[in-house]
Amino acid sequence: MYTLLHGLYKHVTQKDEFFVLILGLDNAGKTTFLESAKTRFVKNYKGVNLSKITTTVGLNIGKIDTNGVRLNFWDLGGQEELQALWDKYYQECHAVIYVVDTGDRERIGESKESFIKMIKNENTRGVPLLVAANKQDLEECMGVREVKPLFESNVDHVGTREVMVLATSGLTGEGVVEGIDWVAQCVVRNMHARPPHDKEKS
Ligand code: G3D
Repeated sequence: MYTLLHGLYKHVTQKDEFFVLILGLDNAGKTTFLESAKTRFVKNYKGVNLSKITTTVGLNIGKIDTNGVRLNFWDLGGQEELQALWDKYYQECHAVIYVVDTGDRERIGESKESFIKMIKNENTRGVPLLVAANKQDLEECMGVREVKPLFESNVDHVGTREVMVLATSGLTGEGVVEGIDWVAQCVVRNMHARPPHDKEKS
């Protein structure tokens, strides 16, 4: 009886596990975005000072429970030599958050190029995609209206996946909760194509 009840308890409390890649050029604000999300979703999380975060070299990870699922984040480094490693993670992931620095007009073309390369990759096909038009707190930033056409002009490769371009600021928290909740809902809707990994205890 104990085993049965224990099994039932585990089934109810365990969450489906999904993996979300956070991609974008170096300095786009990936780590800050993830840290900002963790401070908003993870109880008792003692966040770091967001304005003290420096660019990702290697991998930052995070875990967030929301909408009844567990999202595991991989924030990958965006430097050119590290971008070569992104595709090793494509097959395993359930969603991508692509972070764009809207304050950096000089690198917007470069960001678009690496975005196209990512969506063209066979292993990202059908994977829900959140484009975070980040650093919206900057006065001179490009707005969503300006960024959207740049990242939506490749409809052939975007295909039928769910895509949203969202105004965000990791620093102020704008769009962070909305973006994460949207991703959580998308991975559930896309579960038939990319089933969750084995459940782990919450
Ligand atoms: P990365 O992980 O994509 O490389 P980081 O980027 O999160 O390390 O951020 C790179 C720089 O951008 C950091 O500044 C960080 O404070 C800043 N940044 C990140 N998100 C935002 C944002 O939403 N608004 C503004 N204004 N700045 C942001 P430094 O000066 O430390 O390099």
